[in-house]
Amino acid sequence: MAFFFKFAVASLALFFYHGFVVEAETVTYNWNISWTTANPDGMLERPVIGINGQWPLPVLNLTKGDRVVANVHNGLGNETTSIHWHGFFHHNTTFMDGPPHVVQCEIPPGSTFVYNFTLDQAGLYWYHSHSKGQYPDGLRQALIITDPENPYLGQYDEELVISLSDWYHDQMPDLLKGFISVTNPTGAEPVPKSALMNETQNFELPVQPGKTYLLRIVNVGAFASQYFWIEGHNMSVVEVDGVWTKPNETSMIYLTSAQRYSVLITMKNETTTNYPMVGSMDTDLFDKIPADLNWNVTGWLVYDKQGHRPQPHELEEFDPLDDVYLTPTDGVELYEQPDQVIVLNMSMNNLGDGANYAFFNDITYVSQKVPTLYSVMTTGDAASNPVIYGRDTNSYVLLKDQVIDIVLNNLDTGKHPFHLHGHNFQVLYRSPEEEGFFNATNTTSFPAVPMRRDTFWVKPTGNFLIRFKADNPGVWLFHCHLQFHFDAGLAMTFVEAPREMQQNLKIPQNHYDVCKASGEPVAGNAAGNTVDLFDLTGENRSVDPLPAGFTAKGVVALVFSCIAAFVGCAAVAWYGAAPLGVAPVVPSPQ
Ligand SMILES: *[C@@H]1O[C@H](CO)[C@@H](O)[C@H](O)[C@H]1NC(C)=O
Ligand SMILES: *[C@@H]1O[C@H](CO)[C@@H](O)[C@H](O)[C@H]1NC(C)=O
Ligand SMILES: *[C@@H]1O[C@H](CO)[C@@H](O)[C@H](O)[C@H]1NC(C)=O
Ligand SMILES: *[C@@H]1O[C@H](CO)[C@@H](O)[C@H](O)[C@H]1NC(C)=O
Ligand SMILES: *[C@@H]1O[C@H](CO)[C@@H](O)[C@H](O)[C@H]1NC(C)=O
Ligand SMILES: *[C@@H]1O[C@H](CO)[C@@H](O)[C@H](O)[C@H]1NC(C)=O
Ligand SMILES: *[C@@H]1O[C@H](CO)[C@@H](O)[C@H](O)[C@H]1NC(C)=O
Ligand SMILES: *[C@@H]1O[C@H](CO)[C@@H](O)[C@H](O)[C@H]1NC(C)=O
Ligand SMILES: *[C@@H]1O[C@H](CO)[C@@H](O)[C@H](O)[C@H]1NC(C)=O
Ligand SMILES: *[C@@H]1O[C@H](CO)[C@@H](O)[C@H](O)[C@H]1NC(C)=O
Ligand SMILES: *[C@@H]1O[C@H](CO)[C@@H](O)[C@H](O)[C@H]1NC(C)=O
Ligand SMILES: *[C@@H]1O[C@H](CO)[C@@H](O)[C@H](O)[C@H]1NC(C)=O
Ligand SMILES: [Cu+2]
Repeated sequence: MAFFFKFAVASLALFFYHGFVVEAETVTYNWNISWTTANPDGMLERPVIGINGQWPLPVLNLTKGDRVVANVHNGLGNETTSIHWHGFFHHNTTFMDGPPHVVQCEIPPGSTFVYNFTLDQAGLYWYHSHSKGQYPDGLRQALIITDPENPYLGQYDEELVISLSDWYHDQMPDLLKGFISVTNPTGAEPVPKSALMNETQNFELPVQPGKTYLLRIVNVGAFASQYFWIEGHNMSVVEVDGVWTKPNETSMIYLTSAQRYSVLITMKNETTTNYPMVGSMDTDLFDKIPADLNWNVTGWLVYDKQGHRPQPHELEEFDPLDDVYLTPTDGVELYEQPDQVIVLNMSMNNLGDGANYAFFNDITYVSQKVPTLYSVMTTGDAASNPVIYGRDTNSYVLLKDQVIDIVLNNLDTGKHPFHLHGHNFQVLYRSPEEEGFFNATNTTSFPAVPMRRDTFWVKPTGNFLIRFKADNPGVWLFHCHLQFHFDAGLAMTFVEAPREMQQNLKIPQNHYDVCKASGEPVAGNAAGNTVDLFDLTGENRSVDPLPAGFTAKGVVALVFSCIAAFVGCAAVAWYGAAPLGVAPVVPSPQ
């Protein structure tokens, strides 16, 4: 491929896998992140973020053991950027994980950031921007890490990868402005304009009769989950989020934003017709469905290029797989009893500016002046006190090798996919809808070999319980992967093994150079105080709560009645009615 360079450098290391010697390569990418244009749904040519002038972005195909060196140049001119390697462990290299203000500084226009790390895992992953809600403007693509120990090797003929996603015509900075706004007090998310399959709407997959394919599917969308099915063909699920599983046959899978599945599909022997392959956005997520919205994207398995392309059947004729029952092939058993149980009550509500935000335990995430990792590295013993990272990073300090339970109670009536950086977690329990709070006394047993993944969704007003081992020193976000909710503050921070980080991490000079270019401080507590680490004066904080006497419902009613009266008066009425003179200028939450 002409748009990136791959150098096979003299083998750096030899890895032994069950007696096979595998040579590890250094794979170097030179990327210029810059604007280009595309019209993937055939309805609107719009600016998109490409790499070296190309969009869709390249699918990366790496091998376990490889070293990746990605020289990421920000050629956007008018936005900062960053790359997150979704699902990667980054052992001893948490500073390569990507989220700005967490483990690095924003890459400002004109700067080049070097991501440099080795791959000690395999499976289907993806890479995307972690700056603001940027990736839905195009900076997202699948990434495969080939496994020398692939348990399904020999059981298929060819590997294929496709993405699913939602697509907007407006750009994310504008969508976010409208979403987190007094004119949107209920927090209704922007509804996509269309759905895409492999970044297009006319996707055709030529197949050969009798062959078996390993089809790898990732949802790279901003917001909408998708039902996926191939008519006339069952799928045997063999991988979730980078974890090989025992085969489980199904006619349909359900992928939230950021989730991945790999499936084995065997082709028919006759080539008399072609078969629809459908992605259908979960309309439960949309507050209202615009009359002109086609929430499906249909592609075809093409046995016969000249042949008929039939229309798909109804969604209700298929039944999605319940991922909770999958079993990893590696047999990793349920971790022992937890050392810490972290209960997160998530809710969505209005703050004093009348806009809608999202909360874990009443805290809406706000990023800080000093990236959290740099605070860890420069505060000595104080690093084990979560206070220094700033109230609104919602930081929890974990000790090395602790077993951690996260209980997530969804007080909201929507579905939310949660992603933990730097780990995959065991899934112990997901409640049905409307169960309310998790009740430990009710749950008698957990799976002996639980499914593990890195992104898992909670049902409306339900709960889930997940467990992971704090065996990976680093600063790791846990957040809702719906970009609108992430930007509305639905995130918190794990500061995992701060002492070990201080002892073992070697952050490259290049990262500090980028901070210098972006003007971000790199030492001290969240507020950049290097003298008194417990003086957080100047830390970034969320908007104040609603003034006393105002309930969120009251604000909503006020704004709604005003919108009903005549469009456009909402903001005026709110500020006019606010008794405490709420400042109309609100700091950005991310
Ligand atoms: C990156 O791409 C932009 C837009 O095409 C171009 O203006 C710029 O010169 C490129 N920068 C580098 C370092 O290649
Ligand atoms: C940056 O420039 C691109 C390309 O001209 C444009 O589409 C985009 O809206 C700009 N972004 C911002 C935040 O102004
Ligand atoms: C990380 O670094 C520590 C200290 O050098 C070392 O003991 C450990 O094996 C490393 N972990 C991995 C996964 O390489
Ligand atoms: C990548 O990291 C390795 C290990 O720290 C180092 O030896 C190498 O020089 C780095 N490569 C680049 C291009 O920075
Ligand atoms: C990725 O590379 C491996 C060889 O390293 C190859 O077998 C496989 O087909 C490739 N996958 C894709 C989707 O190109
Ligand atoms: C999907 O698109 C990517 C990027 O354009 C491409 O590399 C890949 O081969 C496509 N998948 C299939 C099955 O054609
Ligand atoms: C798919 O699996 C279901 C349930 O096992 C079965 O009834 C159906 O016949 C299978 N369909 C195909 C096309 O194999
Ligand atoms: C296709 O033909 C082969 C060889 O005759 C047979 O083993 C296989 O079961 C057939 N596949 C299907 C889906 O009928
Ligand atoms: C989307 O596809 C489903 C399943 O075929 C169908 O029930 C629904 O009517 C389709 N929606 C639109 C807008 O075409
Ligand atoms: C397959 O999934 C079903 C539920 O969807 C579950 O009952 C069954 O135990 C699973 N089988 C395996 C082998 O994981
Ligand atoms: C727990 O069990 C009690 C009694 O069986 C039941 O009333 C309650 O709804 C259950 N709560 C949960 C959270 O499952
Ligand atoms: C949890 O369920 C038990 C019954 O299984 C019940 O006695 C207890 O009150 C419940 N606790 C809460 C907090 O709902
Ligand atoms: Cu969410």
